[in-house]
Amino acid sequence: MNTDILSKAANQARGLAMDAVHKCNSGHLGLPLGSAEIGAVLFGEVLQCNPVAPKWLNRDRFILSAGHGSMFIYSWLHLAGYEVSADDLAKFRVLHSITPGHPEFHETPGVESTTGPLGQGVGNAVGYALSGKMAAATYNTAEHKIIDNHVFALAGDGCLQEGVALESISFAAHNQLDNLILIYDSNDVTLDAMADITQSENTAAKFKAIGWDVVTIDGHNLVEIEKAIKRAKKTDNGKPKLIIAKTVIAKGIPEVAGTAKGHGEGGAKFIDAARSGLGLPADEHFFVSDDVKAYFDDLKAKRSRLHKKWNRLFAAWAAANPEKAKQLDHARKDTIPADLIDTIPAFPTEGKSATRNSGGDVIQAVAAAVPHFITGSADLFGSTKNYIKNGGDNSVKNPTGRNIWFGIREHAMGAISNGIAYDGLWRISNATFLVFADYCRPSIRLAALAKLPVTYIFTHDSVGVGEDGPTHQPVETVSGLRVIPNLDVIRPADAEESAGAFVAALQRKDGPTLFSFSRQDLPIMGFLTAKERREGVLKGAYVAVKETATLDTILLASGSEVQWAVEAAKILGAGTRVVSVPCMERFDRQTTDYKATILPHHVTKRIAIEAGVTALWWKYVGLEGKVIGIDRFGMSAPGNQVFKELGITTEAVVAAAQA
Ligand SMILES: Cc1ncc(C[n+]2csc(CCOP(=O)(O)OP(=O)(O)O)c2C)c(N)n1
Repeated sequence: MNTDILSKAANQARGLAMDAVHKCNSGHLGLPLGSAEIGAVLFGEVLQCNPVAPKWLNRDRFILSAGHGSMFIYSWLHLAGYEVSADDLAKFRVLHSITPGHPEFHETPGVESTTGPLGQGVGNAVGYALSGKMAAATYNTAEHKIIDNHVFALAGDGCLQEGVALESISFAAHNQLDNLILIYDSNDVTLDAMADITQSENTAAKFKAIGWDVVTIDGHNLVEIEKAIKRAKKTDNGKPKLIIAKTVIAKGIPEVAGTAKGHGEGGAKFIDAARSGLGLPADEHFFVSDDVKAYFDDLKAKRSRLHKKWNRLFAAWAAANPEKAKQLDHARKDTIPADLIDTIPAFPTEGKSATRNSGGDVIQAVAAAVPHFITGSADLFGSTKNYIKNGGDNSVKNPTGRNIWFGIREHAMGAISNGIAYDGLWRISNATFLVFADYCRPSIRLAALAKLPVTYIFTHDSVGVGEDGPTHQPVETVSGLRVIPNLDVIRPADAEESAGAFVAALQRKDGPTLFSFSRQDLPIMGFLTAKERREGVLKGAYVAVKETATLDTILLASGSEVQWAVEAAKILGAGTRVVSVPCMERFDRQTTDYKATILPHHVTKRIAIEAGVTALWWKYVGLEGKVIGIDRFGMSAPGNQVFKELGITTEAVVAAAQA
């Protein structure tokens, strides 16, 4: 390792961060300055990557979990030769730049995940590591090992204080993800204060007890950093690796270094002196010296050669294993059969079925049709019914298992699923009770923001849960999720709508889809064809019962309440239409014409019913309409009694229409 040039590069990376933060008058200097030597060893020596092919299958993944230190990754991507120019750095935090305030997936080549909400990146890294283990077990052969990369994450005190990180590190140890290397930027500072005001645990002992390998090093010593990383890379002992790097926050700006003032942009006012202290020219900003440039140019060429060598290995593997090669190609392209909607077997045309049970049938057909589709549950497979029957349990002994046991770690389940989705080799779904969606909500929000096609199979979706009572009865949850931009929430009314829900989710490539499945039985709507109901879901809303006289009343409902609207229509007479609304977001994306055919403007007598808060339904019923819902918490009693007690009934719909 060329320590002379790398320590020079570290100081120039410091300069890049200072210049960018100073120019836009905001951002964080603490981490980019404090972790500069870590960046130098990663991007200047040990990372297996190719800046001109940032999606190379066998690259090491690097996730900046401490996303506030975004200038760290932008500087190092720039220095390493990714498509992040000095001009891009100068546009840090500027509208439409590729260097947003916190790293965003899709925005910047080399950024592997959207981070900023602390702790999420640790979960994402665990997801990447699990995805890598599964991929290695699925695709490597004794002769050709095409996947042997590592996953790195850089996290600070803040990330490691968050519960999602703790859940994730337990999962990582239990699943023996020894391809994961977490570097802890341990600088004893958080935002408000020195870290000892809020933490006093022995992190090394904690991680060791959980099952990690731990080493503590001087985070400014290039040789120590390199040694720790190289050892971590070659130790395949079933343990994820924690490197505790003791660093000085904002190193390079003496006025604030080592203090909470160094965390943000506080040091920016001292940068002229700081830059000169680091040997950077006063008159040239975003400066990179010729020798540092030459070093990274050489390294880039070397990395390209390594990638080319791997390409030959990959070609030999593909020639020897055409079936595996085809599967990998489909997985990477996320190929979903165009006829998926027809390959899901039709359900009986009468009887009853809880949509969680129907979902449990549909998932078998989906898993058969889409080999890279996988699922998982937070210790609730028995209730959420999403177990892939011939998929096997994912475990250390069976890393190709398609059913992941997340444990009672909903938040980590969300963040790990995002990591798997970022990696793009598996189509991930996961499951818990709908009411616990709040435990995963920060990760769901990030999946939506990062356009990840994660599928959430959430069940027990209303007061219909019954005896477990208000703690387990979602009332605000469905609508609370509907307000997350780019998340599709589907609440099917019967078995065929559940089939449509899976098709909708699988077809979607640019965002997550969440199912709200019932615990209780719902009548099969055999008066409609399977095709009508499945395609109705894809449209978001459709006419379930068509009026037989002049239309005067529209009843809208979702999920378990569609049955009450259907019953009410029979009583209200020939001018009544029932619209099933399994997915508001899909419906809202339809053409104005389609929407007008479902909800003709001139019909203002509209009543919506849903066993949840009324808020969002007003947009469909208008101010002259009525919404029958539950704007309070539920109660512990058998589900049908709770529905009656809270007025979610056919009679309530009829009364509202006749009032
Ligand atoms: C979930 C979450 N809570 C709060 C914040 C606001 N925040 C950003 S950085 C930070 C302090 C983090 O401390 P540390 O990880 O030690 O970072 P360092 O001070 O070393 O840069 C806080 C509270 C956030 N980004 N995410």
